[in-house]
Amino acid sequence: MATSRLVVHPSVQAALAARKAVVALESTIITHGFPSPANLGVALAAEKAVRDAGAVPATVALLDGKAHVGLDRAQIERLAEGGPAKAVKTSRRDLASVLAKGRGSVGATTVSGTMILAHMAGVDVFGTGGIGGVHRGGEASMDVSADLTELARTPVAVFSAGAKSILDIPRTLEYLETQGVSVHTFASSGQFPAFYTAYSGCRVPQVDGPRDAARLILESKRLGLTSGIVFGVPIPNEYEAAGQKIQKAVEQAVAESVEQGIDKRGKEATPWLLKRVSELASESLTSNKALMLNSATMAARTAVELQDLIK
Ligand code: PSU
Ligand code: MN
Repeated sequence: MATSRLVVHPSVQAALAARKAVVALESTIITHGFPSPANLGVALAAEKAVRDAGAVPATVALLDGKAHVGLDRAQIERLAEGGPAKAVKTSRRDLASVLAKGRGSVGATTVSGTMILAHMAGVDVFGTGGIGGVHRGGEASMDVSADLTELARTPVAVFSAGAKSILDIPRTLEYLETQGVSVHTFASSGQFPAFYTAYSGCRVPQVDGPRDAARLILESKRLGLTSGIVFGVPIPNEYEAAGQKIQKAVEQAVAESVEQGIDKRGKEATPWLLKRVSELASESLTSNKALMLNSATMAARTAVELQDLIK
């Protein structure tokens, strides 16, 4: 598989060969997470944030029957323009079926799909906006994101602004603990961030900065642990006021999803909730972009420190 279906972009290959820092970026955030045309700007800005911090970006997606780690601009534009109509939201279970469709097919990888392909290519660090989790009511619906089981089995460090409060954050952290996933936060409050706000009320161990995070990744590698690591990177403080308002929109969106039975529609649930929140609170787009770039930057800074430690 790794040779015939995996296409590692020349810029990523060169960086890996030279032991330079590489950061994976997902593509579901482009097709399903942000509306067009804002999504193209976010995707390009995330790559730039990674470059500005001294690392090489590798956006991951499935195109025409190949799994790409690292895309060029035209490929990112294709994802952004096609949006959810053209792209299949691709977690672990969907990888083979999307590849089997061959020419013309587009798969936008979630956190789980991105982790798998990043790891195959030899990329250890991944930055994104938010990870999936245990949905509210998940104890009955069993809607638990495949991101969480992937974190248990694939050794990639995932940087995000936490889990969105459309999810059940305490149960998400419990599940990660059961699965043996190490979870840390960059927040000085010691709380795991809750996406639009830095405060979830849930405490996890803290890291003091990218060097500290890199040491932790290295120890996990040295032990040969096959599980991933989660790093919460809180949204910058200037977005906290907007976060409080968006929180109200989140509550309303969750209530509507239950009324309309969206919560029982599997993989549609997360994109529906994200879209509804952005309709109810237009600020959410600006916050979402800011937290995404912030996580990508911290991932890149940590990837640079990690290469420095390995040298
Ligand atoms: N959270 C966001 N934006 C997103 C996602 C999560 O704020 O776009 C996407 C990510 O790709 C994540 C996926 O991996 O949703 C989780 O979906 P599900 O809950 O269906 O597992
Ligand atoms: Mn789900």
